[in-house]
Amino acid sequence: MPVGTVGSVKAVHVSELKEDIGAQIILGNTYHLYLRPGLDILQQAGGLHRFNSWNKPMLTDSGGFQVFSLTENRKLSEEGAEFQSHIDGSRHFFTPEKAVDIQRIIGADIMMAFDECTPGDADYDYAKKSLDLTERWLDRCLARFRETECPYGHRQALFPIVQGCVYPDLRRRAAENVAAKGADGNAIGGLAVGEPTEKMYEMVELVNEILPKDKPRYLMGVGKPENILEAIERGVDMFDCIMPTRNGRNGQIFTKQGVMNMRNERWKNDFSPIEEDGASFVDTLYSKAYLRHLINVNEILGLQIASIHNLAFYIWLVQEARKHIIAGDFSEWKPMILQNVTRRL
Ligand code: PRF
Repeated sequence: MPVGTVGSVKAVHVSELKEDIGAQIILGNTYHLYLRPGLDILQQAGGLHRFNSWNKPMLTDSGGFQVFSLTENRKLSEEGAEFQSHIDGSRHFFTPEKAVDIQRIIGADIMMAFDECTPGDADYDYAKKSLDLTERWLDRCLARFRETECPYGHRQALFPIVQGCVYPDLRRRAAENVAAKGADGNAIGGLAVGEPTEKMYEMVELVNEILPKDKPRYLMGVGKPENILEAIERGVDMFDCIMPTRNGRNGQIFTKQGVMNMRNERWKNDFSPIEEDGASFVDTLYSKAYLRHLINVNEILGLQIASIHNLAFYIWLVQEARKHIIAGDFSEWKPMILQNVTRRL
């Protein structure tokens, strides 16, 4: 899922997302959309789909993660999370019920449960208490979910989130609890938050042995191409990550041959296409030297090209993965493609 934090995938039109990139679903953030444009405007617009003209599936993250990672002044209690806006310092209070209410108003097709994303280096005691809280919050989210409906008349799903840090028994318990809810899909949170990468893979593998295989399994906020392929091999179906767009805006370009840093001198007079057999129209329309120049002088077009290119690459990568799963040769394909896409050019 391309990330569209405030209701737009930065620098990319919805027509490009759909037709050039082939995105099927995008992600928005409850925290950001609640602060700006605010619920009043979203309601008047008839929901985010009508506001931003994205007429395909949309998922919203619940706000918990952003509250914890973006705002300095935040206070956690049984009831919910109090925080100060990163924009004007105003005080707000999110509860599991409010997170559902807000996501109803945004109108996303998939809403996320309100959780505490346990830091990757939390000790066992903290991780356990944090998971206890996330589980109580999940039940409150589900209760609110059941007693409300989408104000715009379409169906909305609610995905629970497995936490439990890097502790196998906590992860197992969390996955069993989540699986028992029978939701339309399930997420794995609290990973890629500072724990060793091997631990992340271990936890994904363990959790996915428990989560139902016939429902989408979503690994939140991951990741690099190699992380995505390793997680797919362990059963993950959905991802979101800011890397293709944010890193792209900083000049990092992912290709089938490897990763390029466009700020590097090396591309200054390389007039070959961005990517000879790339996945989007920008790849052969523009040269490396031109993209380097645009990014160097901070031109808006540079951000657009980089974002379209990287998103198209990520979507291509997961489409290929799907093809090879269906063909039954994923495990032979993976090491080959990994060697290529992780190369530094
Ligand atoms: N919880 C929520 N959103 C998230 C995460 C989480 O744990 C992560 C962790 N990688 C990213 N986004 N609600």
